[in-house]
Amino acid sequence: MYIGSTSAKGLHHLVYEIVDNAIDEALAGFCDTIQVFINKNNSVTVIDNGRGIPIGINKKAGKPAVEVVFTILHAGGKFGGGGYKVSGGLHGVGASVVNALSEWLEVKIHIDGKVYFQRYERGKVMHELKEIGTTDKVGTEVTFLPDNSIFKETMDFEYDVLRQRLREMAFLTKGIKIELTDLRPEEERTDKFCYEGGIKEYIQYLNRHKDPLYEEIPYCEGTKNGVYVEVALQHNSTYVEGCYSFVNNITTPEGGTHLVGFRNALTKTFNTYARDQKILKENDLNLTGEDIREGLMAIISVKITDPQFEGQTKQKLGNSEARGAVDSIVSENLTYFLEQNPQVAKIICEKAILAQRARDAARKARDLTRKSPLEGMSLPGKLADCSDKNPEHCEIYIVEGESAGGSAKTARSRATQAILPLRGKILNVEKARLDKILVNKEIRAMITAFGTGIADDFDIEKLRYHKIIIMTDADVDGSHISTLLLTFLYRFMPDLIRKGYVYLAHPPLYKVDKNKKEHYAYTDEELQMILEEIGRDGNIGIQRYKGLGEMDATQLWDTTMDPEQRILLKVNMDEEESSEIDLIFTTLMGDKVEPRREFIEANAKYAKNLDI
Ligand code: TSJ
Repeated sequence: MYIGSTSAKGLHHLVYEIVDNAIDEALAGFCDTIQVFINKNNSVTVIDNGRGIPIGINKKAGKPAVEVVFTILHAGGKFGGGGYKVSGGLHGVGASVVNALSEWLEVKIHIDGKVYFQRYERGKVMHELKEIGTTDKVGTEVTFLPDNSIFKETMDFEYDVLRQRLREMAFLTKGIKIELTDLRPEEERTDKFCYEGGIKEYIQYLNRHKDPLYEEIPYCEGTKNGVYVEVALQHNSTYVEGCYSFVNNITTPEGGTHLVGFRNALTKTFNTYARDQKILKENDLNLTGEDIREGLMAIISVKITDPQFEGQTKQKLGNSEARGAVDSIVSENLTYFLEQNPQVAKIICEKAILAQRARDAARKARDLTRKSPLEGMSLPGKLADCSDKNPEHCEIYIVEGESAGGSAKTARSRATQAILPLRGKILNVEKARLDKILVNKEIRAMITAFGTGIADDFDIEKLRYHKIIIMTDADVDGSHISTLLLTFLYRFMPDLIRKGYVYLAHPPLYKVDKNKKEHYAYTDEELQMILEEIGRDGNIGIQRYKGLGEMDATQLWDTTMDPEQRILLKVNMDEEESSEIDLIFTTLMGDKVEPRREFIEANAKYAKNLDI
């Protein structure tokens, strides 16, 4: 309950909780380095060079402040005063929770030349705070081993997961040094993050595999109504908006008042500028926010003492003072920036005007798909629809190629399974605007079959199937088509993925025949297991499937479509990592070859089949 979950995500959150406390010390101005170690026994150590958690007796509790921090819920940062306590948004309940969820936790405080030490087990104090030596350092050191009776799913910290988040924390707290070291492998691994430019460097990092439209990065910071605001932005040549907002270093995927303030300021400032400069003529319509945000990468980071989170998942900022603070700080600084950098201002306005025209064209194209099939518009001719009309029962298979589509139509269970064959490769939506996308035949067929409409018209209530299953060959081309389809869904119908309606079919790689019995293997390991089981001797036939077309209808049904036997992979997305997902799609689908090769090499186990 306190940490969000007891899965891998919750496990990693323990580390962020502890690091958050050290970041607070840095924000208060007393610490500049944080080290994180993953130890051999899977415990984690976090060390900072701050003032040290106070060891004096807390009057109310009658024990050392440090003991209060680790044993009383919500005590973090509320003592001592003077500290600028900003962490503790969604999960920021602090050190006592980590302590309670740890088999043991040890804290060492270096202060006034002495080292103080205390150990806890499952949250309970083992002994009084004691002096154990002398030191010439200052700071706090915390080591904990998560409780394996709570984190039953996994106790293994993933280096890459911690690295990703710690890098983000470093971007969001400019100037701080964060080091991560993995002491588990033979050869230890380490990464150091320090960004003097803060979120300005974050923007460069996020745009590093894209083509920025200009060099300068509009950046501003300031404090208003008790809200500290920091914003950086830069446009790239894509058509995708990437605005990432944070409150107290915690990502807010659902946005909130800070994002609203930013968008207002952006739209207002650019329209005012474009009018003043006569880039927009008298009879021209205003640019919309969407036009200006086409291809925009932006970070909106606010720090606020008492953040209120709203919405179903409590990830949306509610504080109304944040709206005004961001709006006025961004308006003022951006107006100045545009005056100082007229070439940049011109580039952005021109891009926005192109977006405005494309939007108009897209609206016209969309009118052609607008009527929902339920209202009588005809379904695509290639679609073999199912007879059941209850979306909850219905599935649609999007199948690569006419021939596999044919087998699937024969094999399917007519009542609940619809088949939509697609011909060849579909349009790469990373490289096109909505108006081009909407005239693409394959894409239109999908939109009409789904029934949902697209973009502004998208309405999930109208979805005709609660399972959208992508079925492609288990080869290079097949993977490419899956990626193109997923990119399209991710960019234009993300709610389908969010709601868990999108799946990948998982056809077998091998068929093994022995004594007239057929066995199917979905992985190489499984093939070996089957061969172990049935014996490698005798008359064995092994067929490696190169495509769905090599299976007849019965085989396709048995292995890939029968709800009782098939394997479906559900597609999901972690909203907290959306900047990373964006990067994956750009890297895989964009124009630059070099980063793509690196990415594929780095992720070979997932991407070995990708041909792009
Ligand atoms: F989470 C935690 F408690 F375990 C923890 C706290 C973990 C780590 C790695 C560092 C810290 C931490 C806390 N580092 N620095 C501080 N600072 C204070 O707690 C502190 C020190 C002095 C004063 C003061 O007003 O004099 C106030 C505070 C909050």
